[in-house]
Amino acid sequence: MTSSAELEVQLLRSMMRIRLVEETLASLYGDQEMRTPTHFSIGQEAPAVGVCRALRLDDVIYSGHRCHAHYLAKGGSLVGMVGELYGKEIGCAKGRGGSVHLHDPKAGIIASSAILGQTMAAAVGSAWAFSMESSSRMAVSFFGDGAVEEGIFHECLNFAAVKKVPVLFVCENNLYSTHTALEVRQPVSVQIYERVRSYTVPSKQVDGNDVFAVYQAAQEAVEWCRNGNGPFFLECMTYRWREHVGPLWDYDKGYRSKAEVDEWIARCPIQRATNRLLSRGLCTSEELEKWRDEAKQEIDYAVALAKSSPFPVVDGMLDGTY
Ligand SMILES: Cc1ncc(C[n+]2csc(CCOP(=O)(O)OP(=O)(O)O)c2C)c(N)n1
Repeated sequence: MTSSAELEVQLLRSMMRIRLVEETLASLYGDQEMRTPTHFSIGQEAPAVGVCRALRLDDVIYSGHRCHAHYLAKGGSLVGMVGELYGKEIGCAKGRGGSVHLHDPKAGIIASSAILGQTMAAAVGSAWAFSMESSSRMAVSFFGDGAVEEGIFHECLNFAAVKKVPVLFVCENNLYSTHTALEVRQPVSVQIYERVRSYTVPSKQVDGNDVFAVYQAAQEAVEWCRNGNGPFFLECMTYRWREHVGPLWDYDKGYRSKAEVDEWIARCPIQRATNRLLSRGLCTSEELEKWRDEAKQEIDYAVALAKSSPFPVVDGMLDGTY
C-alpha cells in the first residue's frame, strides 16, 4: 500500500525523469543522429503521469504522435525508446518506427501512431474485448485537442457509449493543433468536455498542469470505467512549450507570443509539484538533486547504448513491417 506522501513523491519523480529524458534528447537532436520527426511533451508531463499512475500494469494505453511521456509514465523501457529514436535494432520497434511508434506490450503500451485519432478506435476495440471477456482490465486513449476534430473521434465516443466499454478518453488540450489555435478551429463557447456529453459520455475538465488534480480525477474515472459504467472523458488543460515537432522554441513562427509561452512556463507542472512537496516537508532539496542525478545516470546509459548499438541489417528491413 503506497502512502499518500510516497505517491506524491512518485508523481513528481516520474515527471522529473520524463522532463530530463526529453531535454536530453532535445539537446542531442541537432547532432542529426536521430533521424525521426520528434514531438516533445515538455511542459505537458502531468496528464501522462497522473493518468498512468491511476492504472494497473495490465491496463493498456494507446497514444499518438506526442507519445514519449505516455510511454515512459506507463513503464515503457527507456532503452527501447532511446534506441528507437536513434533508429537502432534495440529500439522498441526495432528501429523501424521512430519517435511516433513507441510501444511496449509488457508494460501495456500497445501502440502509438501519428495518424490523428486512429488509436482511439484501437483503444475502444481493446476495451470492448475486455468487457466481452468480463475482465476488469481497461484501456486508455491519449490524444490532443486537434484529434477531436477527426470523424473517428465521434464514431468512437458513440460506439463506446452504446457498448458501455471500459475506455478512458484523455484529451490533452494544449490549445493548438500544429500552428492553429483552438479558438479559430472549434466553437469555444461549448468546451470539448461538454460536447462529449451529447453522446452520454460523462466527462470532467481538469488543470492539466496539476499532477495531483489529474491523478485524483483519473482515479475516479478509472473506477467508473472498471465498475462497468462505460467510457469516461477527461480533458486536461495544458500547454506545449517547444515547437510542434522538433526540439526548438518557436516564438518567431508568428502563431503564439513569447509572453503566452512564458505565462505557461510559470505554471510548470514540475515546479508546482516540487513547491508543494517542499513546502509540506515531503522532500528536501538534497533529495531532489539525488533523484535528478539518478535519472541522469539512467538516461546517459540509454543514450550511450543507443549510440553504440547496430542499425537494423538491410536484409531484415521488412521484418515486422506490414
Ligand atoms: C489523420 C491526420 N490528419 C492530419 C495529420 C497532421 N497532423 C499531425 S499532428 C497534427 C496536430 C495535432 O494536434 P493535437 O491533436 O492537438 O495534438 P498536439 O500536437 O497538440 O499534441 C496534425 C493536424 C495527421 N497526422 N493525421
